[in-house]
Formats: sequence, structure tokens, C-alpha cells
Amino acid sequence: MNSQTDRLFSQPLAEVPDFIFNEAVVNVFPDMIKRSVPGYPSIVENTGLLAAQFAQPNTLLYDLGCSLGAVTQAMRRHVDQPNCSIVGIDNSSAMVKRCQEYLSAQNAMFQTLLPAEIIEQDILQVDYQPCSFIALNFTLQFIEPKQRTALLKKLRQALTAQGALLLSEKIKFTDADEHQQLNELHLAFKRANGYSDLEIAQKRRAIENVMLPDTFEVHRQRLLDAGFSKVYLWFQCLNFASMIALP
Ligand code: GEK
Repeated sequence: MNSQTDRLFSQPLAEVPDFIFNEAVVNVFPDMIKRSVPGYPSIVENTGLLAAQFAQPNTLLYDLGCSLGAVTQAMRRHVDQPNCSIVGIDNSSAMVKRCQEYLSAQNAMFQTLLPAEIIEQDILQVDYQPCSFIALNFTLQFIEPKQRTALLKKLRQALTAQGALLLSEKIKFTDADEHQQLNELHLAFKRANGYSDLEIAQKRRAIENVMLPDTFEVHRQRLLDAGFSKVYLWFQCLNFASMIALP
């Protein structure tokens, strides 16, 4: 269960295939996401606090695209409401298997934790149950753009009145200079974390067809179109942002 250093793109590849969340990625995932996503540890930890504020008794909390369950683990530690439990969902079987192992390890470390179940499923196919908190932490960007509004509408319908949806994403910018400068800073962040220019270029090629970011304005409007009434940006670090949407 030891996590390894991400060297997946360190050797020149004749052809770079599209990125998939397979076992090789699972083995390096905690290292990869920390070295690639500015602000990731702060977002995860604060998601636990946000979930604690919005969680209602007798409801579910969802962690959609849960990967190895970092957000699920933070929510389990912070949320303290009667008859609440967490459902983490991911469509990568390798992620789900490792996530379940991580949660068992967490069970052994803490005495009181919210119950959590991890399910292998496409988040577009889920029959969502009444829930008070939904985390989409860097997952919507992997959903086909034309499916995004329908998914958010479904989530909005499942959300209870006092609940909230958290959406974290890599973001684009309408202003070309702002876009370029924040992307340059992101490259600097990756270099400072030990990624070579080759690794950065090959990863970019692998991800460009599967991860499709939007601007904050597009996210905001889409959330409003899906029936949310308010959208707040609560965190931004370079070109990565997290927002809260209220019913
Ligand atoms: C974290 N939230 O550590 N259905 C279910 N899962 C999906 C789907 C789908 N349609 N599409 C992609 N995924 C995590 C990080 S990672 C972000 C999320 C990243 C899953 C995919 O298998 C992967 O585990 C996750 O969404 C995206 O807080 O790697 O940049």
C-alpha cells in the first residue's frame, strides 16, 4: 500500500497515450496530485470543515470521483452528525480497491469516524439519495462537457435544503494574459516540485483530451442553470479553484 514517487512520464515515449486512472497511476497518485495541483492539501483539509458545516442528520455525504479517498477521510474526521454516512464513488476499479484499503487503515487509527462505503460506478449513472454535502473535487473536469449540466441538475435535486456542493477544478481564464501568466506559474510550481520539462510536456499531452477545464464564469453559470441559487469561490491557488454551490 506504499505510495511511490511519480515518474510515469520521465522517459521519452514514442507516442503518449491518453491518460487513464489505472494501477500504475494509483501507485503514484498521492505524490502526483500533491506535486501537480497547487493548494490540493488545503482544499482537502478544508473540505472536511466545510462538510462539517453543511452536513445534516440522517443524510448521505458524497465524494464523487473519490480516487484514494482523501476527501472521504477528511470528512470522516470532521463531520459529527447523527445517522450520517459517506458514499465515495469512482469508476476506476484500481482506485476503488486501493481506496478501500486506505479506509480500513484509517479505521484502525481513529476511534470515532463516520461510516464510509466506496463504490465502483460511473457518477453519471448513480441514483442519488437525499444528501447534504457533495464533493466533486477535481472530477467534473473529466466528465464530457455536454453531460455536465445534466449531472449537476441530478445532484441539485438530491441535495437537501441546507446542504452544499463543493466543486474544485483546474480553471481557464477569459483574459489571454491572465491565462498565460497563471499557466506559467503552474509550470513553475511543477518544476519546483521536481518535474522535468519532458515529464510536464508528456503529461500535458496525455491529459489534454481527457481533462477539459472551464472558466470560473462558465462553472458559475452552469451551476445556476442546474438550479443552484448561489455560487461562492472559497479557494484559488494559481489556476486551480474551489467553489461552493448552495441550493
Ligand atoms: C481527490 N477527488 O483526491 N465516474 C466516476 N469516477 C470518475 C469518472 C466518472 N465518470 N470520471 C473520472 N472519474 C480526488 C481526486 S481525480 C483528479 C479526483 C485528478 C474519477 C477518476 O477515476 C479519478 O479517480 C477521479 O475521478 C479524478 O480529492 O486526478 O486530477
